[in-house]
Amino acid sequence: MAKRMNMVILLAAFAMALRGAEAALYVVGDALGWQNPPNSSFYSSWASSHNFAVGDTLLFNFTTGVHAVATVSQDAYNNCNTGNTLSVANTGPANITLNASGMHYYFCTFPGHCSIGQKLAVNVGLSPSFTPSPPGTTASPPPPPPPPRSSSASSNIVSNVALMWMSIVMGFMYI
Ligand SMILES: [Cu+2]
Repeated sequence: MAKRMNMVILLAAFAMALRGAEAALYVVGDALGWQNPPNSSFYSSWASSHNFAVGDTLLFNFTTGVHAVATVSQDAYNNCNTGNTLSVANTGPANITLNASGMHYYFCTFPGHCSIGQKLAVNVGLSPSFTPSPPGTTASPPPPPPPPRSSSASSNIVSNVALMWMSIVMGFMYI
């Protein structure tokens, strides 16, 4: 009986390994951080260069008292309506975990900052995120297709598990 319990625990560990990818932490704007951007499309192009997934965290790196980050509705985001925020983090740096799929909107509440582009919209997918490519290399080479790779790796694990089960059954047969 105790042996069987051990096997169940082992199998549970295998199942967890199969799930793979861990939650990622993204520094918004990379080296620039969260501040007045050099151009109004800076944060939208930053967002489009990453694949966000539920469970990932955004790190807004800013100086307290100079900037802030508010979670807002799409409408407030579009109009830079600082009078209509869902929640505000005034102390930097601030971590915000993406705990739901779909679109998420943020902007800086300091006067004029949102309208010059200190605003961020991220599309959060359900699937685990892939490791982001280093900055600058994202444009030219198409990303390698990860599903075949990981499926071959996981089928190896699956066949290992099958082998293990076979040996357990064989073991019981000879008791
Ligand atoms: Cu600001």
